[in-house]
Amino acid sequence: MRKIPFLSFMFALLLAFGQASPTAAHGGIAIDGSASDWGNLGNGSCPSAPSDNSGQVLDLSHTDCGLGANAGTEYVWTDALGDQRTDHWGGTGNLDLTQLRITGDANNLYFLLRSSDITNCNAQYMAIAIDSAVGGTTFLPDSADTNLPWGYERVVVANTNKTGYFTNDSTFTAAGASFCSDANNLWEISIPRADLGLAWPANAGDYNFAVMIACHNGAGGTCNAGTSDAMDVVTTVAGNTWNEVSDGTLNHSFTMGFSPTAVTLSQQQATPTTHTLWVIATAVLLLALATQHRLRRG
Ligand SMILES: [Ca+2]
Ligand SMILES: [Ca+2]
Ligand SMILES: [Ca+2]
Ligand SMILES: [Ca+2]
Repeated sequence: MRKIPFLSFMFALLLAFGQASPTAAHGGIAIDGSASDWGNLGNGSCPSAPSDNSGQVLDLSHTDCGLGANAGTEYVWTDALGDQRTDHWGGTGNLDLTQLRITGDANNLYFLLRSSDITNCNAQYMAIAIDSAVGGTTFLPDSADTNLPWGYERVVVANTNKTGYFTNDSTFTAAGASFCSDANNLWEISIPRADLGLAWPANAGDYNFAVMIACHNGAGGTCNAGTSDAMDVVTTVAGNTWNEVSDGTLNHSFTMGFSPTAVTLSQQQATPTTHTLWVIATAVLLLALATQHRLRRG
């Protein structure tokens, strides 16, 4: 008798955390260094870029965003200006992430990363870690000296030396495409969804994402920069990026999922992750069953 309300509470808790706003993604992204194929922020009813260190989902309700041929969803993150570490490239804007956008279609995920000023496309080492299953590796590849709060199954990497992905056994595979435009101060990256090993469909919130810009060492890897090689990251921690990564861990992540036909993006979410919640729920369920068993025996 006591078990039912307790379990109901747990399911309600799971539903509450699992809620997101699934929507369809837009297609038609060309990896050409031009952002004209991404949402038209600030046009008519299309919202302006979100405030510093926050994210927003553009969807079909934003009719003036021009979300491409397949009309759907785009995730937009605004990163604070001038918060990059200056160990490499000094105070130039090369390693100062200012905007991240993510969208997809049935075949690819697409990423747009803007820096405040790109004077040299050899400067940036872009890394996007994706957590798609229990387990995985917590340290970012290429000796980036940066830990994550969860284990990744893939890390998408792009620089002038290589574009592709790492698996959690530190194996790199060339895949997809990237394009840096110093004139437009941005990188565009595409990676086949199949290479990322992501289930399709999956609920919004099923996958954790974390994003880092490091200095590119010119040979495909990262420049050393002490405790962490991250020069700028997607995080809500205020002030210089050092405030987030001085402990060697990029703690901030956000979540997404995928509908049967396209990417679905959830709003920015703080931890705990879906994985963590399932572990908690399973533990509580086992405890409840054990308690019931003891009561029956008593
Ligand atoms: Ca483009
Ligand atoms: Ca920044
Ligand atoms: Ca994992
Ligand atoms: Ca940290």
